Amino acid sequence: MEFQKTPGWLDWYAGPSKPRFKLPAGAVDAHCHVFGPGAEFPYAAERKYTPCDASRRQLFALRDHLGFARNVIVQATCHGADNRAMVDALEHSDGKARGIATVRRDVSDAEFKAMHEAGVRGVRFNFVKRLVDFTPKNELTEIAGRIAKLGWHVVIYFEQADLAELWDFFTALPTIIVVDHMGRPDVSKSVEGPEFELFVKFMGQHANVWSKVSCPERLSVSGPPARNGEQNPYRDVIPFARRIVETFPDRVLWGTDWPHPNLRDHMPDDGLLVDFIPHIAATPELQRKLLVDNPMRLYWREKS
Ligand code: 0GY
Repeated sequence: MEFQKTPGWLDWYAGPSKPRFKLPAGAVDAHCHVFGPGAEFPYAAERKYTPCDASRRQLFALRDHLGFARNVIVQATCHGADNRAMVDALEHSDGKARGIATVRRDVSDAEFKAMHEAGVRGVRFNFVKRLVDFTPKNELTEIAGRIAKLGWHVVIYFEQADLAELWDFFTALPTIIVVDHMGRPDVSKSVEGPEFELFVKFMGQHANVWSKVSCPERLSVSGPPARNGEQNPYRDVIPFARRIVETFPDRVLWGTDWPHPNLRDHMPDDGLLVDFIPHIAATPELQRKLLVDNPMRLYWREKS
């Protein structure tokens, strides 16, 4: 099947630099996606965008180029609840990838079992309205109850403005909860302002809540430096991510977000994204927790 990319879609950057920051041994890229290829794994009818293809082979080549040991592949909304591309990537990863699926309430126990065997360890509940249609909360609660028995967790993606309204639903979930991209803070506001304080309180009051301190390229208003620039990349995101890393060092994860869906202004150099890490996790100990210990505990429990 032939797919036309959404107009204005930016392809992922094919010539990433070698990071200057040397990742610790065993580092995990804990948020990335595969797209298709559409000819093999067609995009879902209900998708809100049509991406360029981004295959497992290309993802694994990036992993090796940047110096990561493992990936956590998150089901992207362009594939709806058809997890075949993600599961295929897990099955060809030589045990070096885990997955987060999207499921509907009619998913069978046998499907859960097969996904678990392939390496899936969680489901994603997405509340970003430009990406997905609304799913009733009672359906999500039902799914959460079922995956809790598998020892899986829930990944949640929402806009900062919606946290207050979703708070009670989130805090009633019976599993570990991993928040994508720090709940998408508005980094033009103060890191100590009421909006981000609410997110810090959310993590502070609930020991089962983790956060990905990912996506500076998505959150930044100041943007990246010139490709060879010395200035800190995405400097306006640093205080936000750093606060979360330093306050909750045992509940943070980091990921590239390759192939970077829905970016309109610029496509990041993934090498520069890796160079962002020491700005938000300043010591070797914080870096090891963020990149190795925490993701291994959550996704490769048997090895940690
Ligand atoms: C991200 C962010 C986005 C998209 C998706 O599954 C997706 O389509 O996650 C976004 O557009 O903000 O985490 O990759």
